[in-house]
Amino acid sequence: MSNIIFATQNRHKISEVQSILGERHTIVSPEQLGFVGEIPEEELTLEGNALQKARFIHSMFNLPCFADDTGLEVKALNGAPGVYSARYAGEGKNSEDNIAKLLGELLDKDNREARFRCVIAYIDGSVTEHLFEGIVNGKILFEKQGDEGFGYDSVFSPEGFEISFAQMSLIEKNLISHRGRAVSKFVDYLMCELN
Ligand code: ITT
Repeated sequence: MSNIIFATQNRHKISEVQSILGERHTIVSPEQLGFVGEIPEEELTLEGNALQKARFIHSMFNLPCFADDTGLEVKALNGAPGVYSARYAGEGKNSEDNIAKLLGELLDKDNREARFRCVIAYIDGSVTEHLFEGIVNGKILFEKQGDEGFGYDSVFSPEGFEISFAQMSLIEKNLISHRGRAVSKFVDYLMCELN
């Protein structure tokens, strides 16, 4: 069993990823290491932001570290909110406000197709950088459904399902989600790295 730093300030992401990593790797958050403040994410792409978050925390603690940057890409909005998903309705990063803005923007649109894209950046013990991507296609619902999950989960229904991510358990979401897919590629890499 080994410890690995997850450069995030989102406790929901930590729960989801720890559930996939199981007992093999224990996630340590920057907060648990005494970090206070905000992890910067100022780049224009998910890849750039994931790398920026991982590099920032790695440079502070000098230990293997990964970060996740995720965007909701809506077809009728030309890929928005994308890399700006967290601050879609303003700097408050408020999910209720973000959802209200999204549903408002889609009021006059017929096409509700969307996808979540997650990029994980990992900096290993020899300071080499690795990227892993996971995507799930789906659609934006007309109103919120369910209380599980976080962020945009209550208005996103993955392809092949009539329910939202917020109506699934963490394990069900992980099996098909953007993050679940990116983490499973990351886990495959870690297994090869350790063998
Ligand atoms: P960290 O940067 O600290 O990891 P964050 O919440 O700011 O946490 P992101 O920038 O990656 O993370 O997230 C962008 C936005 O997308 C943010 O509003 C999240 O709530 C939302 N989001 C991310 N993953 C999601 C998921 O699996 N389901 C629903 N919404 C998600």
